[in-house]
Amino acid sequence: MENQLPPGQFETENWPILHQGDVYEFNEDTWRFRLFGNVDKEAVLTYADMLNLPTTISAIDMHCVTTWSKFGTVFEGIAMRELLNLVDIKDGVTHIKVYGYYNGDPFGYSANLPIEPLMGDDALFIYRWKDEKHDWQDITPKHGYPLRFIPPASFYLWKGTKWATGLRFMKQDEAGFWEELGYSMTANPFKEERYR
Ligand SMILES: Nc1nc2c(c(=O)[nH]1)N[C@H]1C(S)=C(S)[C@@H](COP(=O)(O)O)O[C@H]1N2
Ligand SMILES: [Mo]
Repeated sequence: MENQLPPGQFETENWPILHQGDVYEFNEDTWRFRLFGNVDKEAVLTYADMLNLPTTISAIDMHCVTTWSKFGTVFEGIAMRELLNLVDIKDGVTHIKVYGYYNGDPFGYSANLPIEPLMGDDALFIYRWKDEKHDWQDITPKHGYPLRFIPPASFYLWKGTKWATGLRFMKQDEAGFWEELGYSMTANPFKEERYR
């Protein structure tokens, strides 16, 4: 799937910035990540807990619904599957919502996704990336520092919640921030699923 340009997209070398609302300012004392919903017992992680999890480095293509695509950016972060290991997920869970900050509300932004395609190295909660000069950099606050989800290339990038704060496990699909406003639930760029 890597280095394929979906229909209606163009390739860009730089990494544009797009979001709604204020940029979250990281405060490690108050920052928490919550795993909740259909689980036997909720889990709450501090940033130190998060950084103690096994890390993954991988190159991921990003496809934004505003038509830019950026190929093969190398990221470092925590794979979705590592977080799923921390809770006992109830039978019948099919979807998750990835929550993040919106104007100071830690659960104000969200994006819904099916769980099944998120088990690989291309579904990452990132904090670092390799820039154009191949130097490792922390991601900037505008790209979602201290923790930002990057979805597999088979989903448009709005599914990539910045300033991520939690994961909710769901027994049915449920629209998130952009999906409520008319964007696609499934959001596959290769099928040009932009709106619903
Ligand atoms: N918390 C939060 N995450 C968000 C958004 C947002 O408004 N709030 N916008 C999404 C959209 S629409 C896009 S296209 C990508 C853009 O990511 P980038 O600015 O790092 O390229 O972030 C996504 N993640
Ligand atoms: Mo977007």
